[in-house]
Amino acid sequence: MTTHIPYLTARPAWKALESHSNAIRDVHLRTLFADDPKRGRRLTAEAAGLYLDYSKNRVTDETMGLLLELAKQSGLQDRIGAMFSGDKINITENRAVLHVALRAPRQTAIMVDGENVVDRVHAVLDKMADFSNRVRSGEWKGHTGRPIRNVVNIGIGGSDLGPVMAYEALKHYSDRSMNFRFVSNIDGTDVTETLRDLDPAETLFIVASKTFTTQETMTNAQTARDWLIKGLGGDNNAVARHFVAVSTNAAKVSEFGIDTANMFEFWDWVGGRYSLASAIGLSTMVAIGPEHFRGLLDGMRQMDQHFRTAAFEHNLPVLMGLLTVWYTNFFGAQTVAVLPYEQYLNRFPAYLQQLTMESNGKHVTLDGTAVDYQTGPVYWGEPGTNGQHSFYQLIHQGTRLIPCDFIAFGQSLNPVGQHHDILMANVFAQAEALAFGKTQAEVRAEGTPDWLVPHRVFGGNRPSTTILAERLTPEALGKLVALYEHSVFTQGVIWDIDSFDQWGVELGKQLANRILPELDTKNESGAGHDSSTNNLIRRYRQMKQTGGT
Ligand code: G6Q
Repeated sequence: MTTHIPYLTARPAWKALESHSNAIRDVHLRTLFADDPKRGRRLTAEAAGLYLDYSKNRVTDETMGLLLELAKQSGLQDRIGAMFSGDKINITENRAVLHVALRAPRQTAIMVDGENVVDRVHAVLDKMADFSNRVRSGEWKGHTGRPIRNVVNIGIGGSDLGPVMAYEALKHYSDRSMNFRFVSNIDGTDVTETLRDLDPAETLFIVASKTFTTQETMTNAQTARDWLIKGLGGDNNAVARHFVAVSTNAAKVSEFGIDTANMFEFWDWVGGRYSLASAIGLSTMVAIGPEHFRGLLDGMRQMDQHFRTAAFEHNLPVLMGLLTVWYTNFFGAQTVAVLPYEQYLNRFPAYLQQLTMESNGKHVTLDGTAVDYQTGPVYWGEPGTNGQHSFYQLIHQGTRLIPCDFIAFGQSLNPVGQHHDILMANVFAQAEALAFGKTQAEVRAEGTPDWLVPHRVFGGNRPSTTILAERLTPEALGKLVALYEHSVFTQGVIWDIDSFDQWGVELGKQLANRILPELDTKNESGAGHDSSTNNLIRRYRQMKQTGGT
């Protein structure tokens, strides 16, 4: 049963938001706070141990009411239900979208094509746990009988960014007697620098690739394999003890020479950028151990449950998704800055870039109509306080509106001296400065000469959301990841786009495959491109020859 949902700009709530946005555009956050002394406690929501303060956004109760109405008129509740029940909502690839099944409890049933996928999920999780324990305890031996001390994940995109981000985020919980490294880029420097000081006898490679055909990953895996065999005296049998695979493609895994007994399976209903909770998380599990990995899944599950069941007005991912729609479509905002005040989250913005931009960087609706409204904004960011000494200037005094997400924790995992209080003072101060700014009168009152006053004025009225959690545990990370996943989903439903395909990455891959043989100087130089591309290829061929390659 599908109810007809009008085109976005024809939905009554959209039209109401248009006129409302004109009315609110010039209202300052100073006024909103002055008019409602309880605003800072009222416009907040809390779930699963995450506290969301959205009071410093340019919204009133009316705005929130209309945005929530827009969510309803966009059929969000039905679409959430469709995702959780395994409907094939990734329509351009005819696939279910079931990352939520990866963290479903053992006893649950989620059916895809007549099969309960939760059973399979737990079978793989158990196999991963067994393997991780064997590697961590030293029971799993390398070819020469030595235990594994280095784990290298080879993957790219969704098969890399989640694992790197989670490893960095959860380093505090990891086995410090082992090294964890990640190779992704096709640039030979990546694999070379990663392997240069490692001993092959103690190194395990996890080749993480859903398709097991990705050019970068397969090339890097081949190079790693050559390095290993060479380092272990030329014995091909060494591969079995030093390579495992994470993939959906058993045939390609065994073609590469990896025993499928050492393959950890996942499924086509897990999108790359949503795959951290699947076997793609194997490197994370080896690093932090199965118990902590289950903590990560548990955190995700709590947020899944909240997203699925909480009323929209208290629903964290829904609120965050709607705020992004608000600024993107009614304030012309082009970006969202994600600013974690937690050093361990240093790769979180990079991870979110893929999650958000590959999901919602779309130009047509589900039925193929070109949109005439903006979709996914650019996400970017750096951990605090570093950004304060660089790009924050533009956020405070530049000409663009940049909504910010601040993420911070009540307790530090490394409580040294006054560091954590100073860190937290800064995150609170930034949100306050952005919202309230500093008026001309305030600048003058400080004795600033007239000519300097305009330079020192902060207009304020710059929106931000603050997310607070108690402590960066595996569970808390899981909640944060699922919070953003579902915020992205909410945005995609409003914009009526397929958040789960990524056709935009295909054209470049095809053209690279066409150009590759043309770079080989033994072949005729291709001349079938535009004059710029032809010329660049010609120059490169000349450079190669002068370099003697
Ligand atoms: C993510 C994308 C993409 C994918 C990589 C790696 O959603 O699908 O980033 O993860 O292209 O693909 P493989 O895992 O198949 O190597």
